[in-house]
Amino acid sequence: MLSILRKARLKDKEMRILMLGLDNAGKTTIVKKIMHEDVNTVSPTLGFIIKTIDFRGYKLNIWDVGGQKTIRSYWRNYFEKTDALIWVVDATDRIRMEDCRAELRGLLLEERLSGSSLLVFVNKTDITGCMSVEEVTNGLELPQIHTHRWMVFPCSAMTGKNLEEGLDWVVQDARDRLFLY
Ligand code: G3D
Ligand code: MG
Repeated sequence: MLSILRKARLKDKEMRILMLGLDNAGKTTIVKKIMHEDVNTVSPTLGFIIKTIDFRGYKLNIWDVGGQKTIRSYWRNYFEKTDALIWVVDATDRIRMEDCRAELRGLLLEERLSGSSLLVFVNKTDITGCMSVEEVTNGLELPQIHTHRWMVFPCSAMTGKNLEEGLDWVVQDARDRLFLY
């Protein structure tokens, strides 16, 4: 049933994208940059923000959900009919890498997220000394994920590096899936 709904929406050229990750990873800043808004005025997200952007002929409904530990248990309220999950990682936050891995692993077990593509944004790569894509790939144990199609991109919400490339992958992957089933 879910997959039928997904297909119907994809044919309408509409996609639902969930933007998740630990707090302070840069989710809200990424959304602002994509929307060409001022990235110097972000404040922590309490609850969620939905932004709709037109991208490559698709209407992307991006759900930016707060990531503080106390509200992570509410994430599950947003899973319905999700086409893609964008998992944002703060490349400077080595200390919380294990926390980050465990939260992602837990999400991927959610039945309602099965069938969604997973894009990992390794954010804040404009900061020198940050983790490399390889470090984050290993830290999150991405190669062990076989339940979701995944891709990882280094990016920067500040400079905008690779944000469009990442969205391109999400849209293309969802489109491929439409023709697969
Ligand atoms: P969140 O929505 O995931 O919780 P925010 O994260 O978008 O609120 O960003 C948290 C902090 O990280 C913000 O700084 C923001 O400016 C910074 N940040 C986000 N993305 C980048 C990036 O790509 N590069 C750099 N250098 N900083 C980034 P403050 O100081 O407001 O807490
Ligand atoms: Mg936020």
